[in-house]
Amino acid sequence: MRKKCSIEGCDAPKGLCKNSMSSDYQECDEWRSIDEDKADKGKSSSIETNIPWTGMELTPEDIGLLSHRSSPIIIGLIGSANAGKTSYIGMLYTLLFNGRKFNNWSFAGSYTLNAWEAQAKSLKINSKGKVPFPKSTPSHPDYYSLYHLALKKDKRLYDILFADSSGEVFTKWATDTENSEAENAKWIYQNSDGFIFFVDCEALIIGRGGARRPILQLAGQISSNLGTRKVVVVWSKAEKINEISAPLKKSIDEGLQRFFPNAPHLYISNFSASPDDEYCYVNNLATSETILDKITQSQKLRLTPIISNSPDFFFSYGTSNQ
Ligand SMILES: Nc1nc2c(ncn2[C@@H]2O[C@H](COP(=O)(O)OP(=O)(O)OP(=O)(O)O)[C@@H](O)[C@H]2O)c(=O)[nH]1
Ligand SMILES: [Mg+2]
Repeated sequence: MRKKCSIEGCDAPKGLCKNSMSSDYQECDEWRSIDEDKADKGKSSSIETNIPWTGMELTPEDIGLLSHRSSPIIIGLIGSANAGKTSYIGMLYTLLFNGRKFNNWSFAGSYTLNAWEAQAKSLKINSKGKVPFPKSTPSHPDYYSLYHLALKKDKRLYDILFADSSGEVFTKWATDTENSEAENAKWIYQNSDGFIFFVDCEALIIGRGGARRPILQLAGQISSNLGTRKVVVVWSKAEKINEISAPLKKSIDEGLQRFFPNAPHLYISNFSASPDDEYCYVNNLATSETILDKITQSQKLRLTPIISNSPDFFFSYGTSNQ
């Protein structure tokens, strides 16, 4: 499912096939050869190592890898195109890899180390002296990027999946949740246990009032069938937050307050002004920790005693829908 054509300048599967200049990329010989190559690699690695994963992003079909030990917690990263979702993945891993820690959660492994590593690498200064940043996440409706972390808290092991996706797809989904070009957004919305909702400070500075509507439309759609699921709002690129016009900031705050009344707001950035920059070094970790705490606390609360007439104690406990 996750692959990209190897011809330079070809956008398949996200866009047109460069050979045929059409969307029929599956008919292209180059594309077929990637498929065959992938199948061959899969065969030889399974014979040699017997490991059923590659270290790259997982897709929904791979979730069986994890569900043998627990049902994973899925966190949906939601935001418009360019909001900084994939960079967040890169920064989270960079911080953990460099020895920064969550307060109450400890790292216990990952099935997708190569994928985390690739995004973290895109935040490092390259040989041209620039930070390349991640490529825009493909907007193909079949494209899934689930980043796995196994984390321990209070001696319990949790499998966590961060579901990244293209902001372009989520924007389509926000205007029509049944849009067939937004199947992955629909899946993420239906299956996530909680959401990190990105508000792009830079988009508000550049787009001014015009950037307000897409943010609130997306927030409105996320809130529509949220149920008891949790949301944390992050203001990304927050090193620029003071450049947002005050009335615009206030009106976004009020709009988000209406849709997500109990959501904490955090300010994050991938640029550090100092070695202890709070937006970068503290709040990026705090974002994940806050949503994880909220999800796991509410899961605990769900196991509540229900009044039953049954004399059998076993039937006195159940999972309520509260
Ligand atoms: N000023 C500033 N710019 C940032 C920061 N983080 C990321 N960017 C810029 O934002 C761009 C988009 O970041 P991505 O992480 O790719 O955004 P995304 O939400 O994954 O975008 P899509 O995949 O298209 O949905 C990057 O290419 C950077 O130029 C930040 O902390 N501050
Ligand atoms: Mg992205």
